[in-house]
Amino acid sequence: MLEAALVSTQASFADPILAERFEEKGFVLTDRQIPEDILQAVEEAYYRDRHHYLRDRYISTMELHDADHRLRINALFADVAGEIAKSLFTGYVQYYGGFGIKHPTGDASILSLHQDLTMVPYEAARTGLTIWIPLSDVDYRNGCVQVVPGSHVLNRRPRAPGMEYAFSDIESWICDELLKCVPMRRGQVLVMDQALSHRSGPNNSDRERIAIMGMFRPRETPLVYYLQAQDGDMLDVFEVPDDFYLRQQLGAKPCQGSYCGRIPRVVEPFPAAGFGAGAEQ
Ligand SMILES: O=C(O)CCC(=O)C(=O)O
Repeated sequence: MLEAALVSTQASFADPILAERFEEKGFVLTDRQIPEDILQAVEEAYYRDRHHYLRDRYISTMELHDADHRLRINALFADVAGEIAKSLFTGYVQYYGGFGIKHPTGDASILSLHQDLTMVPYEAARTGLTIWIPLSDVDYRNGCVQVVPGSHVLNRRPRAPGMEYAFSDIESWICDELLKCVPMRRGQVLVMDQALSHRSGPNNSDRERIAIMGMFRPRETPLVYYLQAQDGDMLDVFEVPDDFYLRQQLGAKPCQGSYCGRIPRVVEPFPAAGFGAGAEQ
């Protein structure tokens, strides 16, 4: 049960065209649109609690200590995007909702290339999903998401807080050769496989770039939390409840959950050849 190496990128999209695109690329930019009155309510919620987000040039709700705020923004995301998520893919449960704030600080605001932490284990039959919704039109000038199409099939191995990006030795090559910007309209809905290599670019505009995002697990698969063990290249594995990522400080001992055992920390190398050909959006 603890061995993870399978590549299962299924996500049960209702629309077969979205399903096919998602399977191939590891992300899909949908035509779903959050209505303007709801976007305004989300902005108001952000500005009411903006003081939480002034610490770093890029900061997300998951990094904050205020549990009430985290729970509130999770509920807000469910109100904003729950119905759209249900209409896009079936049998998924939201376990996190939060803001991603990028202050107008140029290159200092870049969120560097990464795969999301592993919260849905890879031995599951269906993959973990992230939905990302910007509150302004976004492109290369103000911090849009940038993806490596097709990279969701690479390194589907457990990632714990503090582990460096699997392909950091060739990160600048990946950025030069494979990274694609995903320009989006305010309120448009992007869905990503949590194993997809992605980052978000610099915000060179004169205002903060606000996004709201949510994370989903297949309903049949409980969440996990991996923690780097102190003695060597091992990870401790915990099964955790659905509100875990609304309360936990990443990298700390788990505040809830049950211990499942210890596994070796494994990172698969970038393929020597054949990746990237035809990786156009
Ligand atoms: O909000 C952003 O700029 C990107 C968010 C992201 O990539 C993440 O949370 O993994």
